[in-house]
Amino acid sequence: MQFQKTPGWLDWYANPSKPHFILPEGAVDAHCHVFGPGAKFPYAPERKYTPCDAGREQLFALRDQLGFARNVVVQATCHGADNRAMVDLLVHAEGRARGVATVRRAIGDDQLRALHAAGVRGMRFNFVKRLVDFTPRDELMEIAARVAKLGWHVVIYFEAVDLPELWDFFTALPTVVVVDHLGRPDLSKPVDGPEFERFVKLMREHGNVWSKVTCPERLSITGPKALDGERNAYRDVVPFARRIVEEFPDRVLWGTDWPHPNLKDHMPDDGLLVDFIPHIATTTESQRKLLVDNPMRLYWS
Ligand code: 0GY
Repeated sequence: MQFQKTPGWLDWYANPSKPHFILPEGAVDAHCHVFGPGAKFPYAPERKYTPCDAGREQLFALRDQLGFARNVVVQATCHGADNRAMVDLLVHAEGRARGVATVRRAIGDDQLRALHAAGVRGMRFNFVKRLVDFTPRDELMEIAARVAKLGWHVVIYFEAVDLPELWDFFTALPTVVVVDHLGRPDLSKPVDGPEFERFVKLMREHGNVWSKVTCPERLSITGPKALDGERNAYRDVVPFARRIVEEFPDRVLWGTDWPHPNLKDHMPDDGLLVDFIPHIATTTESQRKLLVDNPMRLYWS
């Protein structure tokens, strides 16, 4: 099948620079996606965007170029609940990838077990309105209870402004809960203002809540321009991400978000994104936890 990508869609960065930051041995890129290729793994009819293809070989090449050992591949909404492209990657990754699936109520126990055998260890609930249609909460809770039995966690994606309304649902989830992209703070608001404090409170009061300190390129207002000639893009995101890494060093994950869906202004150089890491995890110990110990505990133990 032929797919026309969404007008204005930015292709991923073909020649990422070699990061200056040397990743610790065994580092995990714990948030990335695979798109198609659409001719082999068609995009879902209910999708809200059509990406450019970004296949498994290209993700493996990026992994090696940046110096990662492993990937966690998160099912993107453009594939709906058809997890085949992600599973195909997992079975070709020689044990070096795990997956987070999208699962609907109708899925059978045998299909859940097959996903687990392929390397899936979590499922994702998406509450970002431009990406998905509404699913009733009782349906989501029913699915969460089923995957909890497999030892999976639930990844949640939402925007900060929606957290009050979603709080009761999130805090009732019976699994580890991993929040995408710092709960998408609005960076025009202060790091110690009520909105980000609410997110910190969620993590402080609920020891099962983790956060991905990811997507500075998506959150930043100042953007990729280095402020003082160093490889220090996205500086305005640093206080937010660093606050979470420092207060919750054992419950944070990092990932590239390659191939960076739905960016409108610029496509990040993934090498530059890796160089963001030492600004938010400033000690060897916190870097090891963020990049190795935490993802290995959640996905490979
Ligand atoms: C991300 C962010 C986005 C998209 C998706 O599944 C998706 O389509 O997650 C976004 O558009 O903000 O994590 O990749």
